[in-house]
Amino acid sequence: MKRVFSGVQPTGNIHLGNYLGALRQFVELQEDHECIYCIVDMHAITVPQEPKELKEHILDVAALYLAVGIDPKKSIVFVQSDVPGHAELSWVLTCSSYTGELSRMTQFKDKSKNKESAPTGLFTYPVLMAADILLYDTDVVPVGNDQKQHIELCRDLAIRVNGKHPNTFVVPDGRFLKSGARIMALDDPTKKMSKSAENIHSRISLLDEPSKIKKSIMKATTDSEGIIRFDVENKPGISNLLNIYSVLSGISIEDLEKKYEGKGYGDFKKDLVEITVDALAPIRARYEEIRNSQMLIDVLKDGAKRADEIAQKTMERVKTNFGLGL
Ligand code: AQP
Repeated sequence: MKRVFSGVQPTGNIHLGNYLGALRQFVELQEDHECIYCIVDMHAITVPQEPKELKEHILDVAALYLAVGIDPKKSIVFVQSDVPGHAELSWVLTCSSYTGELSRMTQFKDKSKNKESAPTGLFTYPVLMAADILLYDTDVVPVGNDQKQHIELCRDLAIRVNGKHPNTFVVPDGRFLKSGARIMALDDPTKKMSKSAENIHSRISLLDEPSKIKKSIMKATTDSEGIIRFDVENKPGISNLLNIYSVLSGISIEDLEKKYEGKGYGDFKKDLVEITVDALAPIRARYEEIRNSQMLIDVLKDGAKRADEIAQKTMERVKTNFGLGL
């Protein structure tokens, strides 16, 4: 069985972009892969976090993992900082990476824009992400399109290290979906939907109340043409909404264009509200059952133990190949 690894940052509640781009794949893959899903809290502290809030968000994301359908009997679910191998391997990989390649990462450029100086962790974030993946001899990494560049860097690092120290790492492949792989912000469809964006109406979180979902969708930026047509370049707003509608309903974009021929954005948005509310209601209900349960803590503790066993084996191999330790 091929091994799958992926993670989500506990930087806020999971939104539709995270769900449609990444988590949907997590659930699907666990049927015929050995899956390891992590809550990457060490990535979250690359920007300032309130400790109490971070703790809560870790449990929120863990509960949402289970609520969307990740089954702890099939998949390992754990918190990144509970397995020391992530930090250890990250340092080893930092020593094999170059400042030039890290400066080209668009996420770093975006997050450090207009700042005279940025946290070093933000700069080395992709190296930690490579460590997360390589620590588990991962074959497949299901992620959204925004992570393509980081996956490429991870592959480059694995190939580079293997060139010098043969058979150290498995070289992983990214897995990107055709539709839903990049959900854009509702208030600015040229930017990706993001947990940490200031405007709460830029995103739909999986735990949003129906009234909030309605408000965010009805306010979503479109254009003045008033025709429901998929054209990302000239009509990014309505194209993004069509994409969300299509993925949630299973109706193709062409069929949606036909269905809404002659109708206005208002009608289209009203239907999208209904579809989104219906899709998220069962997830919210399951989340409420799980969030404060002892079962959730037990799953994370057991997951960390199982993940650590795999991680320790990889670290032994890495240390031997690099000549580290006694
Ligand atoms: N807008 C998106 N469309 C499709 N997929 C997305 N992902 C994120 N945004 C979109 C995918 O979700 C997974 C988890 O992302 P993450 O939490 O690790 O980090 P991120 O990509 O930085 O997500 P956010 O929501 O934008 O968080 P903040 O605001 O904290 O930086 C990844 O697989 C990602 O591709």
